[in-house]
Amino acid sequence: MMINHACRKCGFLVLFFLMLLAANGLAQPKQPLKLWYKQPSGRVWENALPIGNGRMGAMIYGNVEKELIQLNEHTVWSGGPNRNDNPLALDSLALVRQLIFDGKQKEAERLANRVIITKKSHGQKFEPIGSLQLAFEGHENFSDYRRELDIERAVATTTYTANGVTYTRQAIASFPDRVVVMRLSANKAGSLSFGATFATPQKRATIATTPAKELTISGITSDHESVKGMVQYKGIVRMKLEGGTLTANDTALMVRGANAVTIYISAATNFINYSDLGGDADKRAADFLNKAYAKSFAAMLPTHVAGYQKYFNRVKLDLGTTEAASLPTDERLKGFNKVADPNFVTLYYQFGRYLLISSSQPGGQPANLQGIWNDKINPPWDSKYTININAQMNYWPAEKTALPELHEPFLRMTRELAQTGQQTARDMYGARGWAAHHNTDIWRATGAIDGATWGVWSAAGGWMSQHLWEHYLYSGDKAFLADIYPVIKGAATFYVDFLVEHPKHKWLVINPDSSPENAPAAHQGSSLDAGTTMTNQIIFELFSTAIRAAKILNKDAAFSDTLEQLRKRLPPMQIGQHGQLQEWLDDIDDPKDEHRHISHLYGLFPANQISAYRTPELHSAAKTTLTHRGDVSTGWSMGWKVNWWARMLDGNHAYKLIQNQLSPVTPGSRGGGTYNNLFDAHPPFQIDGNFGCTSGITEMLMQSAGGEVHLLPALPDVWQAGSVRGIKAIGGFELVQMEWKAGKLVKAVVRSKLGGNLRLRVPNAVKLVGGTGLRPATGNNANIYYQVDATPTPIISEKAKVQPIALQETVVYDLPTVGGKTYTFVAQ
Ligand code: FUC
Repeated sequence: MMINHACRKCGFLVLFFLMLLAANGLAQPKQPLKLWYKQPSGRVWENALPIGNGRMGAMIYGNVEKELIQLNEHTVWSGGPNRNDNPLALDSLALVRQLIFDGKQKEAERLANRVIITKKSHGQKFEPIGSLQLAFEGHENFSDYRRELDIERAVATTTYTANGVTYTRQAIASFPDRVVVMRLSANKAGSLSFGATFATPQKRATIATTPAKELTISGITSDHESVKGMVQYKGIVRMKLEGGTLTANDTALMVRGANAVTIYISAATNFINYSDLGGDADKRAADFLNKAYAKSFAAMLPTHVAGYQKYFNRVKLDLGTTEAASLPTDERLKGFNKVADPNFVTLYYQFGRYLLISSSQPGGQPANLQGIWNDKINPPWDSKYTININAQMNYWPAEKTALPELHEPFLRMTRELAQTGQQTARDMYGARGWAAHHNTDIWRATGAIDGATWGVWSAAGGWMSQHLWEHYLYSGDKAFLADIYPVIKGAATFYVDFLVEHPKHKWLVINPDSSPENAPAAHQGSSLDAGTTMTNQIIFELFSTAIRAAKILNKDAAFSDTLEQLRKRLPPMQIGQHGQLQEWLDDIDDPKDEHRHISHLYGLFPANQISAYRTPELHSAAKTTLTHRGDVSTGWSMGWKVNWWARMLDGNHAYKLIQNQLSPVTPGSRGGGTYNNLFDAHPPFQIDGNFGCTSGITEMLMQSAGGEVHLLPALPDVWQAGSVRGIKAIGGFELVQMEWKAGKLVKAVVRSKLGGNLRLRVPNAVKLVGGTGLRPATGNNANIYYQVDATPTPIISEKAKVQPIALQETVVYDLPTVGGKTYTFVAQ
């Protein structure tokens, strides 16, 4: 009796313990980070799985009978070197400005459409090369099908059984070898027979085979909007057979009876840089191919995986795992808003990092609106760079998720725009420095495009320059700062010349200006205005950055003084009648406006001018604005909102946005969300939302832009326990490890690369293991990377009711650190 009773009790205890573990998400075995499916992609591109090495991108459909490997190369763009400034702008500038100051925004818009918006190219297109098609006869009936993308190794695998034979296809876009390779094998000798050819939407492509039995595609990209296509591209496919025979006709290769086949695909163009097309596409493609072909797939695989994991393995995230994690990815996506699946957030988070590693590599082109994956000859928005939010968003995860090298293509594009944008500043606005409008492309065009609603916005230079500064803040690399300082200075110089005095307020404002893509009804539905909040924030931030950079480099004292004087005359932020942060100088925001752009919250994120601790009134106004705009929106808008709610220190609301973003959508349907392959849906596919959400999840776990390192600033109730390793804070701090339980910090290990004061804000009291020196924080943070300029006092409408937001208790410490040392904190 006694024994039975004891056993029952112990059974209950075990059950209780298991439930506890399950609640903490720790009961399930660790799930590999894989996207996987029980069915082929069919014809749906948004089902296919992306691989890439920053030079080549490929979408693997995993179709059994007709496999498709859709191919991109990062420099295959329509057109050639060109400019699109409108020289009429300068003569009409005074008139446009006068109309705006007179409140005749619509008239100004009509004029701007004639004199500011380009008469030339509205930007060129990122074009696909085409698809390699593999046709397998007799494979219409198959079983045991599975396709997957292993994002821990960057390998896409398809397996199935047909006619009693199990077939395996593995594909990689090799990082060191710069080629796409697929290895096909079967568990029975002599079973591989298929034909291979290219299909392409390119109009001037030649598909051919060579005497060496290679399949090639070559041509010249499209003419577009009066710009002649000048990019010559070449793609080469060469196969290595184990057994069997290879034959070729004019446009196809045929494999018969092979045991295994390795398909090597290389691609290259004549593109050297935005003004030089002097490369040799044929030679480059052949060189990459020949080097790779000398190696077996087995030899290439480990170096590929190592090249990938060098980046990927730097960050680990564990939010717990439940049973849902064992389902196929499309089923997990469907169920995400219904069942607890915290591991799905980890998968999506790491997929964002996977996509950045795969689409952005040093020396390559930056990730565009679709990263490096596009199958359309006329892609949405040309698959180019929208630089009033989207391209910047692509790079939000770069520094904080420990991928700083991958920021390089975007930083280089900024430097290049600082070259091409000088003529734009001079010819269009009579200003020094450099200017870029809301879009650019591989030719680094900086004119105003699309129409005044979108194109009349010249704050891209300021925003993009901040990325250069951010790279410095994270790395402390002073030589880099000295190198890029002229770019920051040039952007600031443009605004020095372009600011004008507002006749009523006497503030210095940009005119013409707009708050990206929004158009207030109170201004005749026109976007044009002077001194919009976002632009004021960007210039405030840029001037502050330029002043600080000049001081660090010990130069340009007079220029800094000018910037300081001008900065004082910028409009402060304003809290309007509804308690909202005003988007425009006039208090005209419509609380029912749900526009996807909430540009005036730039000051909250990515900038740090609005903060819970430093500017509580503005923080409250930002919340009102966020609430007015609502949650559900386009993909990237929801991605931005995750970051904003993290900065609101509201983890549950940030999580709600993750749920909104992880809503399943199918191609052609309306509403933002996520496709089966976890690509973000604007819709259509736009990669920014993937990157924005990855940044936002990091911001929920650690923030460092506000003058301190804040751990667990926005933890949602559903992530009560978890751990993260390897994310980065500015000033060279690495969060080597952090564990939390029941919403409280259990342990944090911080490595200091550069030394300096570590100001640490945590949700509960901690102690330093094996050391002294941890003290309650006092005064300003002395760390040079954590200096934050005071936000000018806002103007608050008499009608506004500004409710201070109740904040959770936190504890703030200072700890002097030494470069190279690691510090461990545990809960008290
Ligand atoms: C801007 C956004 C759109 C879209 C496009 C690429 O124009 O307003 O939503 O993201 O860029």
